Amino acid sequence: MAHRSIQCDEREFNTCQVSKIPPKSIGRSIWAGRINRLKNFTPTACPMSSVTIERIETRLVDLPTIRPHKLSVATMHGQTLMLVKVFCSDGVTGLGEGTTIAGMAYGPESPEAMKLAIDAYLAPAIVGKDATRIQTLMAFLGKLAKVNHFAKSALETALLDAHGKRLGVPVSELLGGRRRDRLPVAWTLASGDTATDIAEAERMLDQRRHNVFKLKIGAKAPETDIRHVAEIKKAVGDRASVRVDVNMAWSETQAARAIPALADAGCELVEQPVASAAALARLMRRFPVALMADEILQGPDSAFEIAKHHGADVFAIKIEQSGGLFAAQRVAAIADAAGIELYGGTMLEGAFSTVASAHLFASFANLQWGTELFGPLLITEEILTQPLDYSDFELTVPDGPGLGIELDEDKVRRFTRDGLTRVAR
Ligand code: MUC
Ligand code: MG
Repeated sequence: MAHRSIQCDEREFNTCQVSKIPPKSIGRSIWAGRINRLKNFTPTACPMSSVTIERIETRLVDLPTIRPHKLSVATMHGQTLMLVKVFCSDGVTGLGEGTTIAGMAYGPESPEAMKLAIDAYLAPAIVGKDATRIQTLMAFLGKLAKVNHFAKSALETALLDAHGKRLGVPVSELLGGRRRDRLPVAWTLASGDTATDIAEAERMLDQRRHNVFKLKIGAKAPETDIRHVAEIKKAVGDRASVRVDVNMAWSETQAARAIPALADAGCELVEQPVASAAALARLMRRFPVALMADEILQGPDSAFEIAKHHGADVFAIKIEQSGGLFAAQRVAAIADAAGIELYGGTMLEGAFSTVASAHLFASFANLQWGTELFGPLLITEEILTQPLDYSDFELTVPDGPGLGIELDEDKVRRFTRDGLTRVAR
C-alpha cells in the first residue's frame, strides 16, 4: 500500500486530502501546529482511504476433538472450521471462521454450505467494495442473502480483523471498547459417562482451568439424566457450579417434571430444555431456576420476540447464530433493555470465532453468567502461532491489532480439505 501518513486533513478525514495552504479563517501558526499534529498520524490512522476488498478465499479444515462430544442431537468426533480470508487493496488481510455442531444436526447451515454461500454469492458481491465500511457491507449482504447467519458472521469477523489491523486496534475497540480483559470460561462435560465426566471435572479444577460445568443431557431418559447431574454436583460440591443444556430434547411436560428435580440436585441454570419459545415462556412462569434461551435465539428479531414476553431469564449469545458481531451486539442490547441476563455462548468454535466472540463479550455492559468460550480446548491441534491464555478459570482477551491472533499455516495445511472433498489421512 502506498501509505499517506500526513495526508489526512482534520476537517476532511474522509477524503484524506490536505492542503499545505491554510484556509483564510486559520492563522499560519495554528495551521502549522495542525500540520505537525497530522504528521504524527501513523499510516494506518487514515481509516477512510479507499481501501477495497480485492479477493476472498475460503477453506475447510477438519480437526479431531480430544474425545467424543455427546449432545442430545449428535455425537461429535471432530470439528470442521470454515476459514475465510479477506485480502484488501492496502495489503491487509483478515481471517474469520464459521463452525456448526455435527454438520447439519444442530441447525440449517453446514460448513460446506457456508463455503459455497461465500464463494458463489457473498464474496463476488463485495469484491471491489470499501473494506472499511463493514456495517454498510453487512447491511448490503443482509439484503442480498436471506439468513445464512453463520457465513455472514465469518465474513464480518474477517473484515473486522482486517480493519482492526489497519487501524492498529483490537476488534473490541471497533465494537465500542472493552470493559474487561479476562472472561470466565465454563467447560462442557459431554463424554456420555458420569464417572468419566467427574474425573474430567476434577482435572479441570486441579488445573484451575474451569469451575463452571455445563452438562449435556437430553439423549437419555430424564430420570437417568437427573441422576447423572446429581452425582456430578455431589462430587464437585461447592468447588464448582453445574448447569445443563438439553438442546431442545424434552417436551414441555417432561421439562416440567425434570426442572424442579434438577434444581434440587443443585443445577443453577437450564439451557433450552424445549424447542418451542412459547413453551419456554410458560416454563419460565412455573419455576424459579434460571432458564436460558439458545437455539430459539436467531438474531435481533427473535431476541425482541422472546424479550417481549420475557420468555427467558438468560440469553446465550452466539455471534454466528446472531448473524455476526454487530447483530449479536443488538441482541445484547435487547436483553439489557428487557432485564434479561447474558451468557457468552459458543458453537464449539475454533480460535478465530472464539476470539471474535471474546472481543465482543469483553465489550458487553453485562455478562452475568460468564462464557463458554472453550472451543479451541476441545480440538487436539493448536492452530495458532501463539496459544490462547486459559488460566485461573478465565480466558485472556488478546490485545493485539484485529483479533490479535495468527494462524499457523503449516499446522492447518495437513487438515485442509481439497475444496469440499475431505482429505484421507
Ligand atoms: C450449545 O448448544 O450450546 C456449547 C457448548 C457445547 O458443548 O455445545 C455447544 C452448543
Ligand atoms: Mg446450547
